[in-house]
Amino acid sequence: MSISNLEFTAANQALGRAQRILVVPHANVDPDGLSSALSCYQLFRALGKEVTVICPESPPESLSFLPGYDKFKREIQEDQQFIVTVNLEEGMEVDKLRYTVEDHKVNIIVMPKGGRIASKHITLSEGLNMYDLIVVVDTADLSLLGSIYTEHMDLFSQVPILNIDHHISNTEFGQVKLIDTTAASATEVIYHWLMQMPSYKEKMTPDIATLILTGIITDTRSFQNPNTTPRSLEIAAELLEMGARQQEIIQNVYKSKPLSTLKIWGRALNNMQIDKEAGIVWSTVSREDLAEMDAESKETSGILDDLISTVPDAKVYVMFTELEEGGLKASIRSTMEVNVSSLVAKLFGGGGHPRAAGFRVKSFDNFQLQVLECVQKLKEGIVQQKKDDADFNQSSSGDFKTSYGRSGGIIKNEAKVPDKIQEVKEDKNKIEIDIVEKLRGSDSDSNGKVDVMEEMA
Ligand SMILES: [Mn+2]
Repeated sequence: MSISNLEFTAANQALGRAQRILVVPHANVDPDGLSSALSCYQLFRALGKEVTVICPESPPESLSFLPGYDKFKREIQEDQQFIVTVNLEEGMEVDKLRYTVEDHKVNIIVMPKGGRIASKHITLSEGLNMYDLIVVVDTADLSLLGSIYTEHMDLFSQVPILNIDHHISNTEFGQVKLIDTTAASATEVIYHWLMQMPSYKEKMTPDIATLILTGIITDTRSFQNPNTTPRSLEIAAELLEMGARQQEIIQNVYKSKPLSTLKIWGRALNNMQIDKEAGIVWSTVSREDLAEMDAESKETSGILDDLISTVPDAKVYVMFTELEEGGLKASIRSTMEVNVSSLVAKLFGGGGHPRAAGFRVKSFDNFQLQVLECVQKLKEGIVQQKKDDADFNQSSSGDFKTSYGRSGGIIKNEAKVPDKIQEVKEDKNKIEIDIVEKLRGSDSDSNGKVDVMEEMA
């Protein structure tokens, strides 16, 4: 299904009205998601918008050639503004204004001159949303945004969403949609959008062309997949004419594994071990391995997903890497049978997702012995988890099970103390400041608006 003129017009209007835009690709992001997000970023910036572009996990370094790669933010900054308004009566002035912070309470103290303030003069309101449009790219359903969505559901329900996608499974979420299920990539949809509007088209640059072509090349696996259409080949040709750097894409996407990486991958394959009974497959790369192969510890990422977890008949896959700075990191994957997120949280204070998690061990005498100890703990932990689940299924209702299933998320939330509150608690306990005094003589802007916190800092 392709996109109608009406749908393009609606998207153009939404973009025209928007000034502060949030762009988000799906979690477990792929090159098409990243390229779509960055091409939107580049286009919207060129049109004079404020744009925040999110990549929920650290994007693969092999894609750092993508123009604008350094613009990615990991988290949505939802700085809320809560406004307490004191409506002054005729002739009333503010003599003194100060605030105190104590025991989790902010007291705003207003001393009026010429009159009295009563509770009826106070109104409360929430300030503007940080964003007035959310553009979701390459994502079939909002749930696929992962924690970015689940941790900001209010934002996603309050702010209009433009859904740009090419998945046949798209659930058509959002107020405005540009969904073309015949497009080879989400960037191809963006290309059509860009071309139908002269004021967008003139913003096309070799950088944007490179981003759009990256999405097409990677989602078609270099035009090998059956989703490659005559149209996507034509678009690729047009993009090359617009200055898309095809060789740069190929070099970075397909020919980017240094010899040292391949050698360390070979070493990891050779070190693989299996405990058939427990269903655990693991491998190790020690500091000596790294030194011998002239490799760095970060080069072991990818071994787990591309090599180790292809072993059949196991439940848990672990890659242990000894780190240059000391200690070890373990990455862990699992089948549906085991929740590795709660497992490593309990055993090692690690975290992650139910099927993909990680943990670190800071210090030990002997790497190989430490690995064996970790494997032993994991074996026992898996048995215990199975037992707990069985007990649990017997003794509880379905509802409670759901919240247990989300235990990874809950643990994470508890550990996360909002930064702002922590800051106030640590540094500003029992502060008393007379704001009017402090600001007297300082420049306030023409509206009389002053950011008190900023002035104090
Ligand atoms: Mn895609």
